[in-house]
Amino acid sequence: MKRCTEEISQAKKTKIENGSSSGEHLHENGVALKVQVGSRKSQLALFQTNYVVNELRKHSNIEYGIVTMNTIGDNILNVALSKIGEKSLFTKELEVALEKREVHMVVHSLKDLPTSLPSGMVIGAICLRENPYDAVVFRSHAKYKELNELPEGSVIGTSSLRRIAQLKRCYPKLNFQSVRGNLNTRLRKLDEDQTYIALILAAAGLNRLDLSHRIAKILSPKTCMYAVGQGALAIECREDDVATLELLSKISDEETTLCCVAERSFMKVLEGGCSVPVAVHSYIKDNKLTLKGGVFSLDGSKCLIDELSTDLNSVNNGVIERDSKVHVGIVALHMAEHMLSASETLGQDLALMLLQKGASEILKEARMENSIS
Ligand code: DPM
Repeated sequence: MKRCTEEISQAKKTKIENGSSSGEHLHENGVALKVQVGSRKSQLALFQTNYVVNELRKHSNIEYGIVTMNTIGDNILNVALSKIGEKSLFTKELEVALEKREVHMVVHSLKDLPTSLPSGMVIGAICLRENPYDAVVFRSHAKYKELNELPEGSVIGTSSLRRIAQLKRCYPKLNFQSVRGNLNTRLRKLDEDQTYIALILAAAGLNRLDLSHRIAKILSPKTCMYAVGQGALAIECREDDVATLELLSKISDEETTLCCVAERSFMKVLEGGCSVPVAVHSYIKDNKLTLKGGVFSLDGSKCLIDELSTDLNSVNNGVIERDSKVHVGIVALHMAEHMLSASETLGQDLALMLLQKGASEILKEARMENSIS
């Protein structure tokens, strides 16, 4: 791992690596130690990490340092993500640094975090969700404003099986081709390569990098439901690091957390990942959490979509409170356990409903086709 920011002083480094008691970063002999935050090196990842650090600064006077590193996902650029077959593509190296106590926390896009985290790791906070939907971005100077204006055979760039499966249903005459690289690389390929007429990208990433002007259209969930956790930032830390968990609890967003617990629990039961087309849409209204979820065949010809709701107010809504305070990898120290349990149960129930209707056949077929195509 290569450090790109200021070196931690030797004394502090030893302290961190020795794994002295949790809470060590808050004060030592009256001197605040630095909290080290791990991040990928891409512009988007660094923006996200700086955002989280700024949010944390509003609640504490602790000093922060950012430690950047490359991940497998950053290094392998010529293969579609769904083909690489490694679950924690964008997270592994960062998690190793967490485990070695080189960093206290790591900032991720929640949708890049698998539903099962390495043992001893948890998500200590999920921040307020950005726009969770997908967006259409056309090649610069293209005359189009919507996908339905495109001529037959037009090429759309995306490596997401979820996006392709859903869009093929609505736009059977469009072609889809993989595009990789970080956001700016993709936009450059779009504008310069003459391969793609448009890309499908998460609105959240574009908004964060001040590229909202490139968004021609936001796709409604009727056309394209989003990926589990899309638009939300998650901060991972060690499960036994109570001081960091306390610190992180200050920047967690309750509604986003409940929605994402439900989405991730849905995904976990379906054993989804980026190698299968699974999509969701969730929202809270009048204390009722609704989760809509779908599974699709790769070509979109088969799909199962359903939705369920749960009353978050009711302590006694049939949901058994669990012993574990970890909900699909998420710890929310100051949130009501009955709400987190209700959200987790909602995701499981919706997944079981779809499995009863034949979701496993669709997913099995999609996994097989994806591995051989
Ligand atoms: C995952 C997917 C993609 C990313 C698959 C999916 C998109 C891959 C592609 C799991 N991670 O969405 O169905 O389009 O080729 C990723 C992006 C963000 C986080 C970029 C994007 C930014 C938005 C966010 C890549 N991970 O989706 O356009 O923080 O949610």
